Amino acid sequence: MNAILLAALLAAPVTAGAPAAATPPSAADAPATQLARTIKMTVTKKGFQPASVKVKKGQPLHLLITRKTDETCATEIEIQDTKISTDLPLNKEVAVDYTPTTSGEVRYACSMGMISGVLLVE
Ligand SMILES: [Cu+2]
Repeated sequence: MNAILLAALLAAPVTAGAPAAATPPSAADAPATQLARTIKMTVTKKGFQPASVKVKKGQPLHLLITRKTDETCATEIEIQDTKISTDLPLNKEVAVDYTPTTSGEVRYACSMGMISGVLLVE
């Protein structure tokens, strides 16, 4: 099958300016089934760490968040403009999956919005 296709391509007249048939698809042409990017986060006395993360629009994020202090009110994480609101039990890693769909800043915070961080979506 592939050999026949290749033979057909080799036999075809070369069109000026056309890219070689074997050119692999660029990243922009890749299907939307991208692998999720895992980002480890913690909640410490300083708040969410890291407090800002650069991410790419459309790339699924797999956030692994561990709350390591009982001295702040950040016992859950909410992501702005989403319905994501997840409890963060002490010293237990919690997974939150989220795919940013628009570029700009997306804040994540405790339920009162006092302790927060930001995803910089590009
Ligand atoms: Cu709070």
